[in-house]
Amino acid sequence: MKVIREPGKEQWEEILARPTQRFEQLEDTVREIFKEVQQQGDRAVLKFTAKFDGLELDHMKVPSDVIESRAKDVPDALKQAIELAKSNITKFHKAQISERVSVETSPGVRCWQEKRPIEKVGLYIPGGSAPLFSTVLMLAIPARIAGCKEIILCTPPSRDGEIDPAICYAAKSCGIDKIFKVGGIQAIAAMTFGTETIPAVYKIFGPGNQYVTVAKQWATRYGIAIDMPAGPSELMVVADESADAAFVASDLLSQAEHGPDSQVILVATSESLLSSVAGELKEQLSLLPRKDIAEKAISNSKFIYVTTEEQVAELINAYGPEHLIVCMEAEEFIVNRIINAGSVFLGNYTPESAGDYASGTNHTLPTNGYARQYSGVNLDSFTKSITFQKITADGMETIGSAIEIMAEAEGLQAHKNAVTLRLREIAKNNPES
Ligand code: HSO
Ligand code: ZN
Repeated sequence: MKVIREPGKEQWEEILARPTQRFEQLEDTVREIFKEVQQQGDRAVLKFTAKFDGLELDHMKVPSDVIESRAKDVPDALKQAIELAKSNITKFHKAQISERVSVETSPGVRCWQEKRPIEKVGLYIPGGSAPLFSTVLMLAIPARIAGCKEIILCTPPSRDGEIDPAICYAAKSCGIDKIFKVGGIQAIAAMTFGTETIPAVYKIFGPGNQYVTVAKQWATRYGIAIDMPAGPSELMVVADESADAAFVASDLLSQAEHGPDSQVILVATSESLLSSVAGELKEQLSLLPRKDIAEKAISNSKFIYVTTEEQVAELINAYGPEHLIVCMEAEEFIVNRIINAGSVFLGNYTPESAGDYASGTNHTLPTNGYARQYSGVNLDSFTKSITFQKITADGMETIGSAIEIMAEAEGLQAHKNAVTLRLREIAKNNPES
């Protein structure tokens, strides 16, 4: 890891820069696969599964009895843990249900806004070195609460052509029964166009590797919405003397073990904390089963020493971390100044792992600085807001002439007429007014 002491502001951009992701070379592959899936449906999807996953499948839909029997293989302790996580995630996302907003903007003019579910959503759950069944909970639970009618799940099969039992358990527990054994670009293309087996959806959610990331962005060309553009996972920890060095190191490593490209940054106002964290990091790293992965991420990590809390707050907002842990006496000062962050964890006893699994917040969050303009997945990610209005004759009389004048000024006579005809009719019915 690199230690940087009291960097001048002119250095910040360089210090906080994420490695640039170059996707152009993947676009040709994505374009080709999308084209074939659009034209040939299942046949193309199965062909790409054979090519990229080395599996000759004859069908993709996982039958419900298979989901059920695989789910049974999950040990009881894990089932109970999943149920606890599910209960907390459900509570937090149910609490996000909002009342309809209704206002009488002028007498006789009532406007209101109501949420409606996105009818068809696709959840992508990556396979790879660690199938993250926790992501099933993070996506399926809010989708169900929002009332999405069709929820499908695509995930790449493991080498034996099966789906991870815990993914089956989590999906089943959340009432998801449409699981398809398909991953990568072909899965995103299938959910974009629909195939004989896989239904097309309106919005695609979920993390993935660089191929999936480019494919999700490609899907937007066809009018499909996506949760957010993704990049490698990140954690910034800001800490002072009050932070526990062993805890801080464990948090940095928890993020680092996700992948060699994970981003890990420690900002500290204490030199002694920095050196204790460095020591702890070494010790804990050597014991990790995924130490090779974590070591690579840690070797790109940055330790930054600054002297003031103002600088800490500014560094947070300049970086816009996906995850932010604050272990500082001046917690409130920092919290009040946070503008750019995906999800924030406060105090020594709030590890990022809590939000990754079981506290209730969502772990699908904006990376790569997108915390500046994107929210993490939440209940509203699965809904749309529709506005309604109802205007009475009195209301039309109140705002009608303003509409006429504005329409006239924009040169839109038909717009004006739509009001004039009504005003005339109202005047005819109330000759005395
Ligand atoms: N930290 C990951 C989510 C995750 N961690 C799943 C463990 N399992 C991205 O927020
Ligand atoms: Zn994680």
